[in-house]
Amino acid sequence: MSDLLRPLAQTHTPRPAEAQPLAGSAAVWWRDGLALGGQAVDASETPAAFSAPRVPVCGVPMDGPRIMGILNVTPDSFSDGGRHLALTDAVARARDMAAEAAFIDIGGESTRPGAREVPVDEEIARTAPVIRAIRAEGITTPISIDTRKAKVAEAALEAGADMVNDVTALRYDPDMARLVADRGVPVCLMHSVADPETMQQHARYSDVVAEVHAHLAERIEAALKAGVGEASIIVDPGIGFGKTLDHNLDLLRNLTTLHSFGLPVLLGASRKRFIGTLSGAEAADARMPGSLAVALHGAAQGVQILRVHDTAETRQALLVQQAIWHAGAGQDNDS
Ligand code: HH2
Repeated sequence: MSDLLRPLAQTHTPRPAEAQPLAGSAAVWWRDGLALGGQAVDASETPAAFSAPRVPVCGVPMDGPRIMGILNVTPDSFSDGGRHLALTDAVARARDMAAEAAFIDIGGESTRPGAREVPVDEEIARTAPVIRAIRAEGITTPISIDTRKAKVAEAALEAGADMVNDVTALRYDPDMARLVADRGVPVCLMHSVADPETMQQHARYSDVVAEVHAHLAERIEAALKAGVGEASIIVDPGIGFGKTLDHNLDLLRNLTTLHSFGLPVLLGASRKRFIGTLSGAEAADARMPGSLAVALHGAAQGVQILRVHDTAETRQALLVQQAIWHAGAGQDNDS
């Protein structure tokens, strides 16, 4: 059994004097934790990384939950595939998101289970013009490029993107680590096993929380060795990537273990299949309510970046959640 530590996140007031911020959060704190093996631990005896403030990402402060809006410019993404293929539709969606989200994540290759690989030139042709057009519109929201290929990432950065989101954590393309290191841009390292075509056949773990944690630790080491700065790394448990319903729920229940790295945590669960399995919502775009539940849970566990399709709805849910946490915010006579 793993001895990983799981801080028990709290958000209510009053906050005891001995409480520590969780992952630098202004609103989420912890005092007690549990080792996954079962024994209780207290915050004063644990590594400072659990509590220390996180470094801003692309200038966005990491002291509370921030929204990353998903903009897939693919014909086949599981949820928004085909909706933003025309440049004007993609830019219009980006304009809306700029008012609701701190980041926009643009992807030109679906990573849904069973998805086929897209040739580099095609992926560049889908993504770079959209990024250029968003910048030409004067939209300054930080853009992340969701790709596992260095050439696609490079073209996106040239076009005006600011960070790289690699669902293979720099494992797919041997040139990706060097690109990220040379450009000094933030990179999200996500846990995944195998490739999208075959990943669901690899959904086997003896302890998914410990194995995802160990894999991310190894990928952080590899990134640092390749010259990526520690301040540039974000970690992500990869919900739905080669995981069953129980694996996803176990990871969500134990999200605070990921704060041990002292790095921002990104959570991408929006509209994913496990929400449909739990609720019976067959169509991906009918899974917004369940997606909000996961986003609010992530925020309460100190997750810094919530990658979502429904940016306006998530923003509203977070605003209400944060107002409840912060005593004194809000009007007494509102109905
Ligand atoms: N999930 C998807 C794609 N990219 N990146 C990170 N960091 N974390 C995630 O959980 C994640 C991701 C899959 O969702 P989506 O982009 O909506 O669909 P598709 O891959 O079919 O385009």
